[in-house]
Amino acid sequence: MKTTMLTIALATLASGVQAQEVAIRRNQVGCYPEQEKVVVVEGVKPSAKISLTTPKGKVLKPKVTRTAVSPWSGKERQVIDLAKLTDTGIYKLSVGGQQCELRVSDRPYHDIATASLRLFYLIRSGIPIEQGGDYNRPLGHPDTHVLIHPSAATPQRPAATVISSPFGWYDAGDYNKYVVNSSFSIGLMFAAYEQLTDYFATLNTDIPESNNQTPDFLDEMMFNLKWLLTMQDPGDGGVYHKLTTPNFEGFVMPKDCHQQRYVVAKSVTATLDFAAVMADAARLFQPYNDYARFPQLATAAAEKAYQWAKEHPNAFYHQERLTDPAVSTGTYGDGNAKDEFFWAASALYRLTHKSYYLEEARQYQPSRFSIPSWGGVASLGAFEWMTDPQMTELRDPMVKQMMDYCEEAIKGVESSSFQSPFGNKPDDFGWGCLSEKCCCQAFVLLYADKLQGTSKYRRYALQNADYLLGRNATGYCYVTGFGDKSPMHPHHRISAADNVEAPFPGMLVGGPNPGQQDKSSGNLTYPSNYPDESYLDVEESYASNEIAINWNASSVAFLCWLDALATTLQ
Ligand code: 9MR
Ligand code: 9MR
Repeated sequence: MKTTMLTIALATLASGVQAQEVAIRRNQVGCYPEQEKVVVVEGVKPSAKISLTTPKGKVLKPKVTRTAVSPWSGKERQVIDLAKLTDTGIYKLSVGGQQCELRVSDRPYHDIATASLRLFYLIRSGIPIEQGGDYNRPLGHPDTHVLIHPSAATPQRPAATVISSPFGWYDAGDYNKYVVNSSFSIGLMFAAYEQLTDYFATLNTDIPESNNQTPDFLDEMMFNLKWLLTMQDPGDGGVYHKLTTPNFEGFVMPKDCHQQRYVVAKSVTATLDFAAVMADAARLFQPYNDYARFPQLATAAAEKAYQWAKEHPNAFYHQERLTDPAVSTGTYGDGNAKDEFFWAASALYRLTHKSYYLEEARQYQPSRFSIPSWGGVASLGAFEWMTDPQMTELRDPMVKQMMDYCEEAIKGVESSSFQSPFGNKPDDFGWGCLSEKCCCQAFVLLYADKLQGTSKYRRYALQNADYLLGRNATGYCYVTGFGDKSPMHPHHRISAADNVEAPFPGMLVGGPNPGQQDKSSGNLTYPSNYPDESYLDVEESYASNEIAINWNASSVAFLCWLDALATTLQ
């Protein structure tokens, strides 16, 4: 046996192909019949024999289409385009002695899309989780006794004043609640909601509010909006940057967390993100009697927040200045608030039609499109102009900028390692890249198609889904609970402490990150330094294997959109 293996290895080396194990990389979740079907195989020659058995038992002999060379590792991989496989069911693929299944169905993304949204229910704070099945848990973090930190003190609310700030989602693997990231997450999902309103109207995520008259999607957003409202100082309208313990808690369940929680310094970025998302919410909740008082409250809160931001344009968050106690948790620091001003002014103009906000939006408009991220929200402002027929003043430049971005994004796919727009540039990889670079990019491509009435970019968006769900350098399907090989040890405190073996389903992990910022504190050994292989499925790896609401917001925006395509593709 050993000799045979050695002989094969030597023969492979002599042929110039690197000695790689044979591995088939493919979308492990499933594809639409109409979707392009590409698999990428490592460790075989271009002449490899390939056989594909269809659900009806027919045997096909596809061929290698091209050889792709990784820009980082130099690894050669064979790209096989299986062309359109229009029968639904399970196909069996065999290459180089390896077999795998390919699933083709009319609704391939329904379960993963639903799980991505339902994840927000599972990470609600301040209530017991009673509809979570195996993941039920008692109440933790009631947040009814939160202290004003000295950095947030005013004469009306001096340091150590007790306030109540319950509910909202936990941010990520940690238990704190951050206004910047919370507002961004809802804003991104709202942008998807506005394009897919009919789809979300009937999507059931089995939550306590499922029986009311409001779509579950909006009920879930409201759970976090209720908390956000408590983060505004009623005195001056400024918004606290975050609600946090001084230091990160251990890997224990919420009910076992006992550190005092504080609201800390108000910041201009948190205040503007809050203003923007409240303005959007005021509009979107208008039709629903379940929350009849909310639109008026949210409108007033948004306008007051915007004024505070105008009066404090340099109030950036400086964690290093915090004392009594010092604070070491996540920062969401950002020293440029132009994009936040743009999003907030655009959202407020759309809500109120006041010319003041139009002038503000003009002043802060971006000069190029950038995909949405927690620290770069100009695109959320741009979407306000693109979506509403009444919003004409800045629409043309915003559309043009986005279309330029899309044309740039799809360049190079035909020679890429995994036949996808994501994953070809070094800066495609980093902390949270699967969200910020992969899902968000695909979301923008789908958005552009919808806006233009085309289907040009859909193919490329679906390629990013293939990448995310397994056609990539590590072979992971990066959403927990889906695919044959998915993360089992995310950096997520509840999943680590709940005594259930499987992590919560539907969580998108941050993904490959050559920065490896957790290497020394976690005492970690990464399997590789190549950007696309720098990933570790271990609990300590917060730089590559954490989960977060903004990341799941992007998988909701993207995967729900893919699921919604089911009705248009038939
Ligand atoms: O658990 C924390 C995670 O949520 C953060 O993203 C990360 C970076 O701020 O920090 C994690 O906490 C670690 C800390 O930074 C260093 N010591 C180990 C902590 C837990 O793994
Ligand atoms: O998503 C954030 C990423 O862009 C930053 O590079 C990183 C380090 O500052 O922090 C990430 O956000 C973390 C936050 O600070 C605390 N909760 C966990 C978040 C995800 O790791």
